[in-house]
Amino acid sequence: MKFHLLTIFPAFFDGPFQHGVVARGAQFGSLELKVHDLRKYTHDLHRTVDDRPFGGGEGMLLKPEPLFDAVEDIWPERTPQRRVILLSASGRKFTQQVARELLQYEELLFICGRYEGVDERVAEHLADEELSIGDYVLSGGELAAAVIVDSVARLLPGVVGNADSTVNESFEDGLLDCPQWTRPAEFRGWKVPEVLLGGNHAEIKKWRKQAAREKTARFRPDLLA
Ligand code: 9D3
Repeated sequence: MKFHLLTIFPAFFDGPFQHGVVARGAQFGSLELKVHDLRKYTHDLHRTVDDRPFGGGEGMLLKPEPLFDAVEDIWPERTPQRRVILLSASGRKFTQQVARELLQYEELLFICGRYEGVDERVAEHLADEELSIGDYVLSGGELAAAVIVDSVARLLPGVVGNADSTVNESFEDGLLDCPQWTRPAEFRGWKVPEVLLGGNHAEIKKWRKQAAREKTARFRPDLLA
């Protein structure tokens, strides 16, 4: 899968994509990453990407022309295998289910907003959809894009070491992960549950399911409802 990121801060992605599953996926050819500098698609001396909102109001908006020019240069043809996603605080909420949905595309292009927003014509006529990563205010779309790339990348075949390690994850069976422990069996007086130290795998399986239910009821009752 190929991921394009369109941003006014291309260096932002140096960190997140040089580590972990995304870096490994790129190294082994399961995914490709291309970061595009929006300012490259400006035509004025000051490389202007933003302007004031019509009707007044706080702050600045990303102008439509550089965004349309960039997307049309990156993809001269739009096909059903290509999806343009505008990261926006008012988009549809990104979830694990949406991550799975995005796997169907060959290429994704993320438009990272900055300032107070983006000219609405970008949402209406350039992007295929708007996604938000949650109900909190970020200062731009870059972090959100990195979150989405990470979660989609680790679902690609060959990216996470074990081919089966993503089939039964938290959220997908509607429960949080069960609590887990490693050695030592007693640390500062806190003991690991006895059942996990024995080898009764049927008992362990039952115990884990119950522990996952209790943890979900306590921290995420919305997942059970
Ligand atoms: C809520 C107040 N507004 C700002 C005065 C709207 C607003 C504009 C731009 C709020 C956030 C942003 C920048 N955020 C994003 O571009 C963004 C985002 C987010 O803030 N939260 C969750 N997901 C995302 S995806 C992109």
